Amino acid sequence: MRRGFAHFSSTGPYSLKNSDQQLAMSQINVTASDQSDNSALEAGVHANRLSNLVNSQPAILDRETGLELFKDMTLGRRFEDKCAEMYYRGKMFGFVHLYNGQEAVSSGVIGAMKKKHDWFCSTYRDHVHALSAGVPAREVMSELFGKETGCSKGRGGSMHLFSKEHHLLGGYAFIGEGIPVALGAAFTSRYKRDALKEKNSDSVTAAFFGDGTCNNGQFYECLNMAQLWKLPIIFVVENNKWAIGMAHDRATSDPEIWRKADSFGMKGEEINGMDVLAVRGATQRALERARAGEGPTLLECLTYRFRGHSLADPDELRTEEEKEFWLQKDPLKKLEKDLLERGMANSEELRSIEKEVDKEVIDSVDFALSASDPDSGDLTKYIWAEENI
Ligand SMILES: Cc1ncc(C[n+]2csc(CCOP(=O)(O)OP(=O)(O)O)c2C)c(N)n1
Ligand SMILES: [Mg+2]
Repeated sequence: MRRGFAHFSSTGPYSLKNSDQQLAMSQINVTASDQSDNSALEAGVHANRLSNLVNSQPAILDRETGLELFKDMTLGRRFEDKCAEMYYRGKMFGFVHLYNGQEAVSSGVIGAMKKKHDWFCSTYRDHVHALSAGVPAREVMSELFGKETGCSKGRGGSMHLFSKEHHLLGGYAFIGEGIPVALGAAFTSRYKRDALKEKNSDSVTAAFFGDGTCNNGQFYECLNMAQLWKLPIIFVVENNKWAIGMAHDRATSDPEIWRKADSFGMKGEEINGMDVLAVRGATQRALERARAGEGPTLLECLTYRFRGHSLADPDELRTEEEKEFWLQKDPLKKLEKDLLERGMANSEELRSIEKEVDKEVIDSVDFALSASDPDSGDLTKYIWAEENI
């Protein structure tokens, strides 16, 4: 899968050098062909993994799918930009974690799945997953404003988006919380098919989570159980290198998360998470295996968040070289280039999609601003199951 230099994984707690420094020292072993991307060397370990990655079988692109993906990713990007604006204007409260830069993962995975049939579990970085799953922008924005029209009736806010209709089983503030929930959804699907003999029960669940979360126990427990029972689940790691201010390679024994699948006898893939077609291709393969009863897949998507951890993060830890490297890999620009080069769309069409998306985003804000707050008399509503919800 990879070419290049020695892989460093051991940065003990007493090491004076971090892995990026070790990487720079290791360049003495780099062959001429590895030096093609100097910006990756300067940008560190994570960037190097991406530039050394040989993509395996991206999805086949047709015009309709290409335009759908472009629209979904544009919606994700512009919706989040608007969130930042609204947050700084004091319209949203609490922590808000944006997804800019990671759009190819949401659109690539969810776009390959069957809407309202397959299931999803997200994290606190959940707005774009909800949009890709089809939750209307109005409902997502309303939730962020704490309004009754929000997808969680204004009770959840940014980190707790939920939609039964769109099979979104929640955003979760605690890291790793969504993984066992996703496992349960996958188990339900298998149980219905095998025990209850519902032949059409072939839904697959995608669990999204970050690199930092892979150091938590739920990750290992759920991988074990999923493989043991051959559950139809896709573990989607969005490896953006950082867990708040902790660099991934300093926090884990082997930064190559996809390899951890191997210890469970599970299929694992390392993917360019800045390329929606690469993500889509890998998801299609994982879906095929899951629906055929062959069990789970671990997808490690190498990606990057363009903003700080949350909108309250001054983002002072990451180097300019690193940020610049990843900005150059902007997944929206990559897809646009692919569409134009293959003659599947022209620039005017793409600009008109952007305008359409902008209208949708502005409409979502207007809608959310004019919506009602939850009634204080209803504070305990939706805590217990009620009829006709
Ligand atoms: C169980 C638990 N422990 C600690 C935290 C504090 N915390 C919030 S975000 C975060 C980092 C998670 O990083 P990662 O999984 O890489 O996700 P990313 O923010 O990069 O999307 C941590 C440790 C938490 N939310 N939940
Ligand atoms: Mg992370």
